Amino acid sequence: MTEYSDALELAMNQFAIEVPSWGFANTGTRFGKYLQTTAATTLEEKFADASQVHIFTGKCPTMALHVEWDLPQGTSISSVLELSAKYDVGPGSINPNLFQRQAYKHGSLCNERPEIRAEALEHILYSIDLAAALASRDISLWFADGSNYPGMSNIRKRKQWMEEGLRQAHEHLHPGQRMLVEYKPFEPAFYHTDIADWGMSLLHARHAGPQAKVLVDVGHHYLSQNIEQIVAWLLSENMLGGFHFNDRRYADDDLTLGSIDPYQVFRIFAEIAHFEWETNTRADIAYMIDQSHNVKNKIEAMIQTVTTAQELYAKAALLNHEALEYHREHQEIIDAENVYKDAFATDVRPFLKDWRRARGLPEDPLKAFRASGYLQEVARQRQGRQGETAAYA
Ligand SMILES: [Mn+2]
Repeated sequence: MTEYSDALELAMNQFAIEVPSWGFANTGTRFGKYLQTTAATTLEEKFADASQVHIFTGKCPTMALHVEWDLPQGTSISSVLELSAKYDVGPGSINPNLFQRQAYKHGSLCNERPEIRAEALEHILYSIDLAAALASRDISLWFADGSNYPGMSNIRKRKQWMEEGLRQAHEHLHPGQRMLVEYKPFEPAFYHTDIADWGMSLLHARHAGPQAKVLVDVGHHYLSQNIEQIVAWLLSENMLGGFHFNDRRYADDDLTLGSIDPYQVFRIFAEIAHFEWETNTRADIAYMIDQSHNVKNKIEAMIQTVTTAQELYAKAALLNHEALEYHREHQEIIDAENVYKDAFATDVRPFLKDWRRARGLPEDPLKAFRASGYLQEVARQRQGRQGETAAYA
């Protein structure tokens, strides 16, 4: 381990990533679902599966919860806390559901009908209280609001309604809580989305209040968008609240992180690493996974995602920031670029093996998980179950 820097070791010790409850459940495409015998169908099964990811990687201490699917009205908070304690996985970000009810066909907070807007706000306030009861810091807001055809919506009015709703939600936040505002350019609406990009999220968050920040889902951009520039701007404005990690080839594909473009993820981590080096602070960012594993085994895909994230984060931690600054100041373009390329090309897997071993973790989390027999066991237990949850944001 001696050839590696203390910065790398420190970075890996600090880097934790949150898994989503919906990543363990049956999900599908807009055409249908392929059910997996081992998919989790109850909250307990989701906690159990998430705990496997944490046991083998050591760095996934929390699970994001979706209110409609995991914590419907009437859920006993103490039962959720008991599951959390039993499986040693904390409740993570709380995700209100503002898209599944029939009432939301034409939007939630941006709906033309005031009673639907009120219903949506009510659900957000309920979710905020739920988060407080579970000691969860972040309420993660994604809106499917938008329209499908030109002329059907007053975009300015809808903006105003969103602004008012978010402000009222912010007023309800408990001390220390954060409201993360996610954006997405299209889908499910195909003409306009009410919060379509990071700038709209930023404006809404600013108007809502100091506890509101922007959530960057890396799959929620147009192709070729420079995502690391968005990250740099949000860091500069102290408005980067967190990430939803996934990868894509075409649209919001929710593929596993780094499966298509690992250099994209590296460049995001590089912006953060350089910001932290420059400011000598640690950016307060919630790193979360938002993926849908339709054809891979869900727990294995999650472990693969976490180890990939760790590798890319470690590569970014290897950046020679002094050299980068020097080459930038002297306008040595190739040398500056090569600082990135050198870090990205470094094989960090031997370091990560050592780092895991030193913490009593398996050197190869996926291999160790496969050898544990957990999947075979749950396949027996969950055989013939038909319960399932639906969409994802
Ligand atoms: Mn998302």
